[in-house]
Amino acid sequence: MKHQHTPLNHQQLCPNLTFYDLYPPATDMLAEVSQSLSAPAPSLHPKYFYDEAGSALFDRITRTPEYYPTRTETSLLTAYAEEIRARLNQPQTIAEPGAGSCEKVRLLLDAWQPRHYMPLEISRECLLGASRQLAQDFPDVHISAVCADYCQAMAMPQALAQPGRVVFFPGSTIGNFEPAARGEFLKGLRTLAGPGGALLIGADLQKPDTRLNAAYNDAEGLTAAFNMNALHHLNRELGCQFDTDNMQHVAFYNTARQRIEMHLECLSDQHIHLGERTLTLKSGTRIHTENSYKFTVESFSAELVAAGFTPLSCWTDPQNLFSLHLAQV
Ligand code: AVJ
Repeated sequence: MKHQHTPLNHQQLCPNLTFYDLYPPATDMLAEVSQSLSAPAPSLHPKYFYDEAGSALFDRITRTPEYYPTRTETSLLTAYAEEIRARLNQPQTIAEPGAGSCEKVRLLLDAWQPRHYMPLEISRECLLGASRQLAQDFPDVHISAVCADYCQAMAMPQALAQPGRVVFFPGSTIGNFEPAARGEFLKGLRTLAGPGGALLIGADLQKPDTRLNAAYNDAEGLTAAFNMNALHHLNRELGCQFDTDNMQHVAFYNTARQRIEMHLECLSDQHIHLGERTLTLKSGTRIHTENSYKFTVESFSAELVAAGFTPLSCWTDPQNLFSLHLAQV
């Protein structure tokens, strides 16, 4: 039979799994990294943490005694899953942008038994693996896996246009967005939820510096290794030749800006290879690798309102470490 050249953009992989490929455009990593490292204030996008080693390190960070967000959010989801389900009148579709390994949603799939789950993930490999496993473990849930950049996801395939989705955005990933971009992103989530839909989102809370600083400087050094891994990633993918023995993890809470900042500081001059050219980063230079904004219940609710949501409820733990917000479109 003749080979077909028309792109196959959706595929039935198992009885309860459909895979939609929106072909997220490949980014020019060399161009992107060259530009951000050459800027007056050198930086790297936090996405560069997450190669295979980085994702494994993040997973270990979530189990350190210092890093409270993940376990606190999980305890909130466990405690309030039923209540949330009742508030939403038995939601039938969950959409999750940046679903990754689809681990957290299992709790909701167990508790809510919805008909549909729609993970959106840019990494095709990651999405395929996770959604296949999930389809086996939840035979009664139809999974529409969408390979897309979640900023692209608003142009959803027509076949997926069931309104009234519950968008699930856990982990305080929202804290990685700059205040200006955050509003636009929340509006995008509102579009994804659609008329009659809702948003269930985790937001880390402001608290005394000591607690925050400890969470990003764990005693085992896993956060330091996670931060440094961005450079190992660039060395491997682009041949940058960072001398990581002479780079140092720096993380601190910037109280005025209500954010954790992570940097990698050069302890010697670094001569970085970027394609054909070499860039020198002087000893003492800091590469800014991440911001993780912290909120109050009131400040985050106000942002939800500004993005066009109606807050329904917010749950926090007894120590006020983390918040889980439910809002309606
Ligand atoms: C995945 C963005 C929520 O900001 O706490 C953990 C990433 N960075 N330790 C966070 C992270 C350093 C994490 N988020």
